Amino acid sequence: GKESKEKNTENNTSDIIWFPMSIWDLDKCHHLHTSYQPDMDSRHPGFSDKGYRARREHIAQVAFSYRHGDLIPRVEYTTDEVKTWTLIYRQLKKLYPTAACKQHIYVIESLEKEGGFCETAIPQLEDVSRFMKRRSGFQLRPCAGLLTARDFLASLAFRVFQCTQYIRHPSSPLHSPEPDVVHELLGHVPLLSDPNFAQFSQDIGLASLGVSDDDIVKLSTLYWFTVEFGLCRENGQVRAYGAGLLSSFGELQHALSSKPQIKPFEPETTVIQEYQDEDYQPIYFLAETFEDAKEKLRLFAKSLKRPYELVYDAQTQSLQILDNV
Ligand code: NLE
Ligand code: FE2
Repeated sequence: GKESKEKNTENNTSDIIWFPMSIWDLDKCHHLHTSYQPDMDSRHPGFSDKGYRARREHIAQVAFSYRHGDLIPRVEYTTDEVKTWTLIYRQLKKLYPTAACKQHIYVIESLEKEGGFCETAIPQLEDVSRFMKRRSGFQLRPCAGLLTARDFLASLAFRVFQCTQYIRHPSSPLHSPEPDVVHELLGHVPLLSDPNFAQFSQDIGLASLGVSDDDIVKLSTLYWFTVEFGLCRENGQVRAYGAGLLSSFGELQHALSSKPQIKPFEPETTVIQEYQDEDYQPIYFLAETFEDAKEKLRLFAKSLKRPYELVYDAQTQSLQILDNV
């Protein structure tokens, strides 16, 4: 971050915005959001459950002591945790054939063949991460909960997905307000294993590095309505590609019913749409194709102000700064 520091000062920005220059710097990008922590937020379904909170603490430690390059430690899930997984897996699998986009369906099949996915065990992040590396070059690193948007988006720039390892509270299996291992594995992993979608995700990450707080809000809104809750058209039908939909039996049905409002995906209007993260969304955005969404995003990212250009070098998994001035 040294070079970027100097450049930011020259450019008169009052605050110097640090960002990771290499995949190894992601060890510094683990700042947690306070909302939906089971011990801090009374809206959390596990708030008054001591056992659940202790379990979360325990699994959070894995994430806190993780360093880039380590193998992701395996978690031994309890019988009750596996029960929750099985219940959700079964239900969702019934919906996917008519609700999920074709890329998702295709990758879930491979994950069942060669990635250890099945209804009777919660897959281990290390195994899943290996699968993804082969497919799209994305990899997982464990995180302890909902991260700040800046840290979370920055990791995508290096094709790293920060991934929770705990499972949701058993009292609300069909919808969780925060990410959990079900959301990550059934929602995000399949699409991040698709090369086209992986590029789309990395582009959002690259666009976020070093930009203002206002632009971070815009990009996380964009992320929200695409990667998390996006719908796309497929042979004249509407299908889900957003991870928040593909991991929630309740919301997936809601999104494809006639209840919500559906708007066309256009970055300029999507980024200023307000949203909440407690309950089902009242509005979704429909993309024509990933290709189309990717192009639109690329143009939008160009419009965000930065006094330099960043180039990602896949060989070293690091960035180069080009002067633009
Ligand atoms: N609502 C999603 C689910 O139940 O899996 C999680 C959303 C995380 C942003
Ligand atoms: Fe997510």
